[in-house]
Amino acid sequence: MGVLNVTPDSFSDGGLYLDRDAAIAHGLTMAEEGAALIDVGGESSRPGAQPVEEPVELARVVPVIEALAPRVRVSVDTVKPAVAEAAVRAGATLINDVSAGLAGVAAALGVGWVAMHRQGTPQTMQRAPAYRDVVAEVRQFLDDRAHRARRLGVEEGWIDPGIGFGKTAGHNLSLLRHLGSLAALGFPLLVGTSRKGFLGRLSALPGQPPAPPSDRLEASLASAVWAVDQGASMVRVHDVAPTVQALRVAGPGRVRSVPPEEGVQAGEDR
Ligand code: PMM
Repeated sequence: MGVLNVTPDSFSDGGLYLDRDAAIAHGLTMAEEGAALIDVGGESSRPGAQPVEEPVELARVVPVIEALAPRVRVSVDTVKPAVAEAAVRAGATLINDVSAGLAGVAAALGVGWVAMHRQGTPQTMQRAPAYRDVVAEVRQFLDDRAHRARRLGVEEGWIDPGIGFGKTAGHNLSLLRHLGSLAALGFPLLVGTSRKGFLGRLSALPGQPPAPPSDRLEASLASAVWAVDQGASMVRVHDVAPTVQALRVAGPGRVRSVPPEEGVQAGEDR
């Protein structure tokens, strides 16, 4: 899943794709690079982000979805029912719902739905995230939401632990260590770690400041490979081409034996 934020204020690509043509071009590039799905969002969910008025969000996402949907599968990253509806009319077939509250909307529209876990809202979520047992609580929440969605008639229901949404670095790592227990719930698992802050802190050498979002590619790749190895069916990423390469080498079942006719010839790279 390639990230396409049509926003001025997203944490790593804010402002880059607010222009409609730039957004469409970037979506098509990610599709060519191997993204199966382009996730179009018009409201940032970064910690402290301010909510966006519905007409503004609609004006950002609908034209971009209309342009991309004939060429590549599109999801809409929104928590607003009216935006989800307009996006589906424009061609989106998956609602990426960080509030996990739109199952009824997805069922009524006959499209897929992602239930993401979060604690609090973007305005409050990083103030003091606290859990008794983060893995058990997130697991229970996702299990409940996904089963409820199935009862409502959602045929394609995804679950996502919501890395960085009301979670400390320790919470994020606990969830990543236990992705297998989320995958075991029996719903396809989506994981989004790309360029997130805990990777900047984890990958910094002792005494060094955390890496900024633009320097988190290698850490993002390591976490994407890990997530897929532990059972994720999809990863939500900004850097599609490098992620596709990494997963072609290291994804489960994807380490290929080189066909004989492509074997290493004398003088070639090993
Ligand atoms: N992360 C962001 C936004 N939307 N949706 C899902 N399902 N999972 C995520 O982890 C997730 C998300 C973070 O913001 P970004 O668009 O700036 O990466």
